[in-house]
Amino acid sequence: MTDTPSKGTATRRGFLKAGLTGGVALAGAAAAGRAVAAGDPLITEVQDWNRYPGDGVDARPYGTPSQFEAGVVRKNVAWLTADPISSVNFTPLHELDGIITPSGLCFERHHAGIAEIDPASHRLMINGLVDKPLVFTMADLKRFPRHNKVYFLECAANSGMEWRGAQLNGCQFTHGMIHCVMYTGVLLKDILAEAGVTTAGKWVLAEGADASAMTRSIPLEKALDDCMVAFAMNGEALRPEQGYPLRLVVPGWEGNMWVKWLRRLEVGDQPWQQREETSKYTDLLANGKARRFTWAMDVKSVITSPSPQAPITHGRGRTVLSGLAWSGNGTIKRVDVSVDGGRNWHTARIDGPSLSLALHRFYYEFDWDGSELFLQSRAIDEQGFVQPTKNALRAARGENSIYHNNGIQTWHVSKDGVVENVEIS
Ligand SMILES: Nc1nc2c(c(=O)[nH]1)N[C@H]1C(S)=C(S)[C@@H](COP(=O)(O)O)O[C@H]1N2
Ligand SMILES: [Mo]
Repeated sequence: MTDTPSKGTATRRGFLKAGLTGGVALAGAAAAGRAVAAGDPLITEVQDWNRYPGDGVDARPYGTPSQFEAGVVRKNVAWLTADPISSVNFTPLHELDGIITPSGLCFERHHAGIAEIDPASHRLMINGLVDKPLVFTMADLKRFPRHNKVYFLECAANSGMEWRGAQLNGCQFTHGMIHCVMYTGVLLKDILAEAGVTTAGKWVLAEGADASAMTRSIPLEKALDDCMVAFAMNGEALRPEQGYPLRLVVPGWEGNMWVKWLRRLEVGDQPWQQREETSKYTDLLANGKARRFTWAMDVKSVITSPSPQAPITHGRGRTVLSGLAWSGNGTIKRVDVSVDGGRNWHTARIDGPSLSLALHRFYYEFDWDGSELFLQSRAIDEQGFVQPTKNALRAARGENSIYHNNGIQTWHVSKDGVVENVEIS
């Protein structure tokens, strides 16, 4: 198991496509169950947990995972985290399944730490180009019609360290700036209607109540389409890390716009050109120009297992490959998987609900013959956008970018099942 990512200066490990060999026999009959091992004490002897009563219902008023899952936690990357107050940690994607991220494992990105706000003292103000400036308490907001929606949130900098070559060794670190939860809240258009946006109003500035006072300009069209002001995630109040008691939900768009600890919405007639939409969250191209206001997150996928932190430990035979796919354009139509570095592609099986702007879970079951593999996944969304190779991305955007890297990830599986982040050319 590789738990600590290393900082590589260039490509972590490069492979030539010409050097690849095939690796799997499909449609195998290899059994996953074990033959009965005579005398296994875990079968023949009564264990403690089978003999003595356990904790009663008064012992765990708020449940936490089993002590044996203590390693399933958010982690940061030391060299990226000079100051934890303005930093990031990562969702342990390699340990998760399904499409919902448990609240306590959602990656965190703060610019000035976690604001601790008493909901009784929290206010949301609407001002600017409106007929009637308003201030809402949390109780006021809960009197609007509520909506429940499952959405992914991806930081635009997710996979940003991989632009110049394979670097971080684990999908937690290469792809873990994403989470997907069910939000409960009210539609932004409903509360804006109460204030009455004037005809000159074209943009909304969202402002956070934390010490960074995060601000982003959002076009009114998006604000009136599907944006939400959410107070709950996964059925309970938002976690402080995720903006308790109130956060903006901007479905399919870069995480930076999802202002946490939301305290103010100003309606204006043009974008405000805030730091986070000028100096940050823009993509400097090779010709010196920058792409700006690149809001929607592009179609993307990653194999979460096997992956560097989730090597193959069961030897050859039946193997379950699993991963996640998502797109800021809607649902995922298809995911292709390759075990030979993109020479041959197989259609993966998408399982679980296929919700617009949510994570999709895919599987590909195969018999591993014990030879080395180059695992890749490629997602295609409902609008027909196809996830590009990293080289195609570099050809289009140069290598100055940090944000919006949706290139195809390659994992190298060695004969002993060890998995490593690589690039093939
Ligand atoms: N108020 C406030 N909102 C914020 C931020 C912040 O620092 N302060 N960080 C932004 C960034 S860059 C991202 S990627 C997401 C992260 O959301 P999360 O912490 O729930 O994962 O929140 C956004 N909203
Ligand atoms: Mo972000």
